[in-house]
Amino acid sequence: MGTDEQKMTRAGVRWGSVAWITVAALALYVGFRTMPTGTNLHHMDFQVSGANALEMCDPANPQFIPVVAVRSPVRMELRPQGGAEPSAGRETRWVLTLATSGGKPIGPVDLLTVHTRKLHLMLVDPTLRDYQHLHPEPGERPGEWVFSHTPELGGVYRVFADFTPAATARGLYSFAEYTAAGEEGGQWRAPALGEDVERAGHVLRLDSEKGALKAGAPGSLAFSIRAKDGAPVPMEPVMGAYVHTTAFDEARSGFAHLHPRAEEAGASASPDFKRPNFAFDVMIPRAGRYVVWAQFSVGGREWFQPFEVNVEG
Ligand SMILES: [Cu+2]
Repeated sequence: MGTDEQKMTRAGVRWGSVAWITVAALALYVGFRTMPTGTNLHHMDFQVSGANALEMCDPANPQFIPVVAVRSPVRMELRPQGGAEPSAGRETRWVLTLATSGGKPIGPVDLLTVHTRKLHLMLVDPTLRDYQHLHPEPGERPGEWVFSHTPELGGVYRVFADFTPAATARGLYSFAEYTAAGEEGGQWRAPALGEDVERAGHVLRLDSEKGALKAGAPGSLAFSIRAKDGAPVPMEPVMGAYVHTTAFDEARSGFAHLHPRAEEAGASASPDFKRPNFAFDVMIPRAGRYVVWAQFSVGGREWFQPFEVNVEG
């Protein structure tokens, strides 16, 4: 072998090593980038231009969130699986896609776990009579989430999403709609404030602690439950709280999600199981009729109970 050839071979080996190191480094880089260690989305991905941007909710001062009126920095779309035609009383499997306005998919790593879940859906029919709270699971493709929903009634269901991007650590909302075939809910009234609601051996009640609720003024609601035979009520937390309440206005322009005062402050204290009572701070900016749905768990079963709340002008 001549010296020139040897030189060339050595150079070839050197260049080969460099190439291998580069490839290995690249592979490591790509590997780390695609590992589920963190979000690739940034604060900027969730910015909305214009005056109509969503004001983030202040947890110390719970308010109604006008999800429909404001522009969300997130695009949310619904697609029935297998081209199913949703109808009342029938389960439909849905693929929900979440993406930034720039088209970047929003998956599990991009969201923080809040109230034990990454993505909360609140689905409600036009009459506010069928309310369901669901938690989609990550789907096949990035940004896809799947869930099943059985609408009890017909009509245009509004699907509100509640989630918190890791990039901003602030609650964000979006909504979509779909039509379920079948008869609509029609006129109805939920039990009023201060009215005893008997259900499965229990008495449920929602009271206003400081008289009638007034638009734009801080108020407080109290939810109580007791067993008719006086036995302790075996409540368990649901999504990290003993009671969740969600208030909808008649136009379904948005919702207010409230949690009991003590739990909001971070206390995980159990209620008095003999007569559980939970106080909620509430501030609703506009007068009108609202339906407040209480969600809680008794003896391993989840209960949903609506109440009628009128906010005075
Ligand atoms: Cu939830």
